[in-house]
Amino acid sequence: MNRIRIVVAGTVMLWMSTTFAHSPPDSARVFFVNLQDGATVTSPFSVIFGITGFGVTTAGDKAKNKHTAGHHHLLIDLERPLDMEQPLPYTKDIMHFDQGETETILELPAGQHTLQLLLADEDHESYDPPLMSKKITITVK
Ligand SMILES: [Cu+2]
Repeated sequence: MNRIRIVVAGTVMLWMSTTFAHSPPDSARVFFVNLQDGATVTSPFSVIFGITGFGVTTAGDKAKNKHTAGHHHLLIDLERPLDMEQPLPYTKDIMHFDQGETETILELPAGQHTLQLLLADEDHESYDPPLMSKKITITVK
């Protein structure tokens, strides 16, 4: 009987660790606070990152809040699919906000651009499922 209890407890713990360890709650959202889809802006312009239901911390934070907080990434005109199994690379179209920043000033050439927010963990790995905003299209005058 005790053996069955241990097996059941172990199975539940394994399930919990794989299900919840790196998964923000379903209710968590990231979004642009000050930009709507279709907005027209003048460069340089500010972008404010919103989040509810999950926290923001610095990259590399291995403390106890690593499963309750991540850091923002801003995807700029990113068309290629991301490999969500790998840490997000540092490229000009994937900006990491390693200090836990929740806003930035962007300078982009005139024309249409897409922006999307993606939260990732202390190792720059996306959550499963990814915690990302809607991709918005803006026009820079
Ligand atoms: Cu990162």
